[in-house]
This record gives sequence, C-alpha cells and structure tokens, in this order.
Amino acid sequence: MKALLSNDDGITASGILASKKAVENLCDTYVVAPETQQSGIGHALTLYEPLRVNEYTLRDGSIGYGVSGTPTDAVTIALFEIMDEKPDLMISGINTGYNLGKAELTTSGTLGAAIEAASFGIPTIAISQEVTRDDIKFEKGKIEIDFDFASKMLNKLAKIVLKKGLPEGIDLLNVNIPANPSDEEFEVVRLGDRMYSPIIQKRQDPRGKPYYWINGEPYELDGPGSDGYELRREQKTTITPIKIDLTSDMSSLKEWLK
Ligand SMILES: [Mn+2]
Repeated sequence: MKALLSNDDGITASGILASKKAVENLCDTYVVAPETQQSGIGHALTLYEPLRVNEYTLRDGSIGYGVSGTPTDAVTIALFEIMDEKPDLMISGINTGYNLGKAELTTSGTLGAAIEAASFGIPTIAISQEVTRDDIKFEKGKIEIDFDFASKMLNKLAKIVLKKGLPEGIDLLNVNIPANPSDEEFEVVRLGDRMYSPIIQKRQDPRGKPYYWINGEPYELDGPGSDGYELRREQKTTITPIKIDLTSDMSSLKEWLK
C-alpha cells in the first residue's frame, strides 16, 4: 500500500511530517509538496512557468520532493512523474489552521491538492488543525504545533480508508481537528456557510501609491450540524463527505430556459 502526502503550507511545514508519522506504520509514504507557502491558492495549476522538483531531507531524515509551484502542481507531478503506481490513499495536510465552510473549500490550497488527487479516483483525506494563534497560520513550520491528537485521529481514519476505500459517491473527506478536543470521535457535519468577512486594508507604498491587503475575520453564521459550529464551538473533530461534481439542478435550469 502506498500513500501520497502533500499540503499547501510547504514541504518544510511540520504538519506534513505529522501526516507521515500518522500513516507510516500502515503503508509506504511519498512526500511531494510545494516548496513555498501556498495557502489560499486553491486548485490553481501552473501553465506558463517551468516547474522544478528538488529533493529535501525532511526533519525525520527521510527524503521528500519540493515542487516550485502550487499544491495541484505537486500532486500532478507526484502522480504522473514521481510515483510509478497510483496511491491507495492521498492525504493533504495536516494544514495549520482550519478549512471550514462552503467558500473556503474552493479557496484552500489544502483542498486544491485533495481535489486534484480525488479527481483521479484516489481515496483522499484533507485534514486541518485549528490553531488558536492567528500569527502562526502562515508560518512554514517554524513554530511547533502539537499535532499528536490530529495524527492519532488521522491514523484511525487512514486505517479504514486503506481497508475499505471511500463510500460510493464520496470523492474525499474534509477533516478538521479542534485545538482542545472534547472527545475522540468523528462528528459527521455539513459544510457551513461563509466563514470569513473579508477585511481589505488599504495602505500607501513608499512612492505614495495605494496597495491593498486582503485579510479576513472569522464569524459563525451557521448553527449546529455545520462544520464551523461543531469544530469551533463544540471542539469536535469534524468530517465532511465531499463530492467534486458541482453540477446543480439541471431540470430547474431547463425549465428556466423555456
Ligand atoms: Mn495552509
């Protein structure tokens, strides 16, 4: 059995090592990830720049491959260049910071890598760890985060996926680990509504020209049963079944076109 591990926080992030630790007693692991921080890049694919692949010695002494592009680039190169067989499992993460709600699903690079792998029929888990300090989200593993509980939960889940694959009609699982877990169960939840209200900061560069910085303030819009509520308020480990097919109701469109 083989697992491909990738992320959007970069090859040197501590979360990807936590994923490796979680599954290396279950299967062979291949670490192929972007060289740089790619959070928020979504499912972007690099088409107009060359890509480089560099070998990295990870902190556990093993070898990983850093791709000079996006999470989707890394997964594509892993599947069609580095690995000679399709993996039995793909894990994206463990991401530093949660990935919750409808809007984040298509913005997140963690989900981008996961969607890419899942689109080839590979059973995929996207996994993210809630952090209470906002300033460490975009660091590349320089600050140590406790991934022990996340690794334990990932090991449990990976065991099931390697044994059974995913249930029919489910392309991937989106998992979020709370900062202060209330129990060791998986809470099956739906994607909640939008999680962030954008804050656009306008400043001036040294030449007097304005520049803009997009930031976001999280809020809770959705109630019980949604990923945001159960993770952030109830401190549950949330798991959402995801389908990549975004097709909506065709019959109502046909009606509407008449
Ligand atoms: Mn990230």
